Amino acid sequence: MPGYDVIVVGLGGMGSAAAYHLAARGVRVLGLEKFGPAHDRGASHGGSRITRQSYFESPEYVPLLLRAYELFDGLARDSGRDVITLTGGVMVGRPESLTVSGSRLSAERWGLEHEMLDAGDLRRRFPTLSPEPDEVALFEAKAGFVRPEATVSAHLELADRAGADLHFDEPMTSWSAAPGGGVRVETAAGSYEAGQLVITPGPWAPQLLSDLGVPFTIERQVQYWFQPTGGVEPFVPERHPIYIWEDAAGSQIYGFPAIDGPDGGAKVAFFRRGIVTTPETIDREVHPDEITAMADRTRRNLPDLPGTFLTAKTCLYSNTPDEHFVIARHPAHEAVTVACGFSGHGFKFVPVVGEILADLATTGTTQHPIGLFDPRRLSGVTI
Ligand code: PYC
Repeated sequence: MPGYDVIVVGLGGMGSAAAYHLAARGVRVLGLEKFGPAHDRGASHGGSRITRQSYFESPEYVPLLLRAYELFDGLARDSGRDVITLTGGVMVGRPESLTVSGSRLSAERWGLEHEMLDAGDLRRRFPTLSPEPDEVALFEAKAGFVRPEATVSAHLELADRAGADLHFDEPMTSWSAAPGGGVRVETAAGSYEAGQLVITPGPWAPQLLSDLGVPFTIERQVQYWFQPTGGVEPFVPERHPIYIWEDAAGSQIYGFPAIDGPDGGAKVAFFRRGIVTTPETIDREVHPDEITAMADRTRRNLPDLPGTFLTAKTCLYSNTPDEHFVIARHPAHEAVTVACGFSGHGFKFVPVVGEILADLATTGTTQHPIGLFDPRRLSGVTI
């Protein structure tokens, strides 16, 4: 039985990055994944995820984003893969909406380059977009998209190259504290010991991390691709930005340029409007009434986008009650580090979360600001 320094359970976005950062530091790593590499059963698939820096969720995320951008550039260089593309992005809504006011707060607090556009400016700059007269936008040139499958594959390849043992189709069946310290992890194929365990469970958090006491909600989300009326030309990345658009009722949609060629259409989705589910019981079929609802809402803001429906894919959000992440040493287990509850906005942080997990597993601490992500805020424990 080989001895490892760290076992990483779950090799999706966060776990693959952790395995890479650990292995790159010379740590003996075992990675265990329930499915195959870069699979589509969790939250790291669908071809694109938004990245942006003027973060409406809280200015506290900005330093992590700045580091994530650096690490994405390094990952692209080291792997030779296309993992990040900056297209520019607009956060649209009424001035007082969270999407606009929160983005502006982060931009101003951190001195991030941005422009405020009124409805007329927005229409002139991006003719694909059709705002209401009282809507405004924060434009950020450094927004764009990252590629989830390519990012996971790149981290796995680099982790493998750095010496990590990566086992696929091998779910953890249990773990326990090992007699001499550290942890013992059981799978159907074997029993492994290590000094530290990192658990990055994605939507399996309620099963694997029930002892955290965090009330996770697993939500079915749908990503839709439409072929625009008149073709993709007005929607190519040079002409059409990524966007998050909040309407007067507070409902957000988000979308991307046409990044998959002339027949690939452009992707759009509701941000949080999901059905509560589990990874085992999720309905993977997308129903006609859902497609109609997405097309109708998209047409209000991007009249030419929902020309023809092409396809749709489901994925899973793991939401915390306050929609902030959970990243910490496990409060009850010295030898365990956890990262979960990414609440539908985590993928852009993947490389920096990998770095943080490597810090926590090897030293128990990190220089990165992660106070916001302490699980005890959600489990009734006074911090
Ligand atoms: O990750 O920034 C994000 C995002 C916005 C809407 C959905 N995901």
